[in-house]
Amino acid sequence: MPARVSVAPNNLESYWMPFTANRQFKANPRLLVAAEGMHYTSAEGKRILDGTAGLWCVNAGHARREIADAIHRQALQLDYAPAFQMGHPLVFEAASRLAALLPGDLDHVFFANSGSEAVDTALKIAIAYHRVRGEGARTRLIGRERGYHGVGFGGISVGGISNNRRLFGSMLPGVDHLPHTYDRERQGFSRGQPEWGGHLADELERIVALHDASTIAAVIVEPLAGSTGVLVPPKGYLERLRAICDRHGILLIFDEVITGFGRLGASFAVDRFGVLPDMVTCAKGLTNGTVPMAAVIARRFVYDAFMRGPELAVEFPHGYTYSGHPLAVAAALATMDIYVREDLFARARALESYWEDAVHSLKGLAHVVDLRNLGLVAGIELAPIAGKPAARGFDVFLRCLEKGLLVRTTGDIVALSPPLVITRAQIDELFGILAGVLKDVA
Ligand code: PXG
Repeated sequence: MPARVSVAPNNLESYWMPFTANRQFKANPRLLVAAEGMHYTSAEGKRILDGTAGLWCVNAGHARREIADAIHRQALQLDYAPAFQMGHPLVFEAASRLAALLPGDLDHVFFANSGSEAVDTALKIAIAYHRVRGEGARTRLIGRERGYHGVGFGGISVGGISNNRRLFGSMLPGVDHLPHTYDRERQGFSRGQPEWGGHLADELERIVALHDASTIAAVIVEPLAGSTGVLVPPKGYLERLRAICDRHGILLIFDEVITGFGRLGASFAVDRFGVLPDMVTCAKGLTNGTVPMAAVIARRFVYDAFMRGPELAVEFPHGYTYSGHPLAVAAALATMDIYVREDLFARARALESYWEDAVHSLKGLAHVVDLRNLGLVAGIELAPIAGKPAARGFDVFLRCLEKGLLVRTTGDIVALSPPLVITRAQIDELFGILAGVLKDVA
């Protein structure tokens, strides 16, 4: 266990916290000061089991020495290299290694620094792809209700969580949304993929009929919707989306910021479901959460479409100062080494049925209205307190923390996504604490 670290924050006011109730937090701060393996340590010295892999990102567990050493070595060797018109060897290696984790011809990698940037990059690639091929009218982007694609203007436009959109004006024009895939009556307490709902993909045909395929650039979905409270794709749904996109020349983008790197018991959801999109976005687990980094992986024909015109011309005028940052790349390579060496994706798959049984052991407890799971992810939906949405969820979050367990709540849904190194005993501990809290909570 790491030594207790004492901190004495003397001004909580200056920091404007992201996606946080700032006044509530500052009146009663929750500070983490150390992490190792499956655990955080709080400022009070309490050991906290990490039920969320940080924010769905620390898939190999905390404080992995190989990753820390690689970052340290890289900072001394080459701290920064210009990302435009210059390169450094490791970024090419990282792209090849990442491409090798994906099937088919998903083999060209564009680096960004956050999931939000990866999403905006993919949307820009999609629109530009059609334009450079002479189909410049294909500008429309199709997202999905309850989807989360980060917080850039592109991401919130195709996203479908109204709370993340309503303050921000008109966003991108020319966006439409598929319906979300959740129906509690028909899917409640499904283990793994629900049987009902594959036909909801056919709504894309309705959208195509309305706008005409010649105006549509791309469809973007999370293969499993994470942030909205864990919505598992119904059987056949993703396959049908793929078929409809094929039929109409529409690019299909899977946002795998959460589902990438073993979360669903396969390298990517692409593998888990056997459906090949035209682009994949990823972030989080790419560096085990250590250094911000994200990527768009595009199929070869998408990349090739841009490789035209004068050789001196920049083919895709887009990129970030920190695209392929040496420290991030070093972290990504060390992280991918761990995933392979420890076979963590297969480990997650092997634990899945134990995890699933643990999730569904909560059935029958007070307030539990649905339980959902796939890979090492779970969604536990609680009935809201009448007139006070999210109050019960927040209460559960605080009580779990008090008992030494970090969970994530979105409204009244508890989301779980532990590091893939979790043991069976720790799964028992996690659900033991959660069940105890659900029995106590009003
Ligand atoms: N796409 C998806 C599918 C995501 O889940 C992003 C894009 C944006 O990534 P960045 O790196 O810009 O945050 C995400 C991020 C939660 C939670 O608890 C989920 C995310 C981030 C923070 C919290 O649901 N997902």
